[in-house]
Amino acid sequence: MYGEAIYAIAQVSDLVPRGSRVVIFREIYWVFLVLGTLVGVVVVGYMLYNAYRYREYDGREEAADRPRLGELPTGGGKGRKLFLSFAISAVIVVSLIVWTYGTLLFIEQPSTAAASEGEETLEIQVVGRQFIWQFVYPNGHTTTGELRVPADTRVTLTVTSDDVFHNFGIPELRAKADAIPGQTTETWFVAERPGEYTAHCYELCGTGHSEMKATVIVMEPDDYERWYANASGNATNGTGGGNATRPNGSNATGGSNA
Ligand SMILES: [Cu+2]
Repeated sequence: MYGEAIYAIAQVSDLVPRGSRVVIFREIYWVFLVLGTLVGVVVVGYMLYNAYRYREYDGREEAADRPRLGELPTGGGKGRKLFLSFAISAVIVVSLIVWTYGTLLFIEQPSTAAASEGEETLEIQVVGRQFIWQFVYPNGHTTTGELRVPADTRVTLTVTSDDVFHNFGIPELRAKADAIPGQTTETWFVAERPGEYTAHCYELCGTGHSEMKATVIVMEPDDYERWYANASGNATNGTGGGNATRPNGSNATGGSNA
């Protein structure tokens, strides 16, 4: 498809930034900031230069090439300057669109991106429910209000909801996904180093919305492996589906956080 073609070109050309979402979004931010500033400086600078050059002062002689109101500027002859500025703007805008699109496709296609990097991913299901977040690990282990992940590993989240619309987001890791009943939304992130973050709900979902948080604990991979190996204890009531009404005990993890 059209999008895939751009994605393929962007990949081959090696222009699309790789890495965690933090790295990618930072790169987009800087490219736009630097280019925007550059264009702004050129445009405003040229405007000020002309304002000064054609300023009103005593004893000024009328310059022959002074632009007049309602007249197309012809500096450089036959509107060449005008065409040049159109061409440069078009090249900048089209390049930005293609580059950003290629970059965002990498962000939006977690599985493609992972496969292209030949990476292993950790898949975790996230279930939103008024007003808690529940996490289901591949071995069925379930936690509430606490997500543990290894550092420097691609984590794929499959997000859904048991009741109303929610939205799961971890701002520091630039990950965010809708949690919609009956649907799943995929997102991914890579936490570069161990630390603690807070996940919030980003869709007004009721009176407890503002308190609908979860702690994201990024662990050293070895520590995580150890924790995970001991964490199959409460692989109780099935994986995911069907446990709609029962909030599953507020934190069934029961001190297994060695
Ligand atoms: Cu919510």
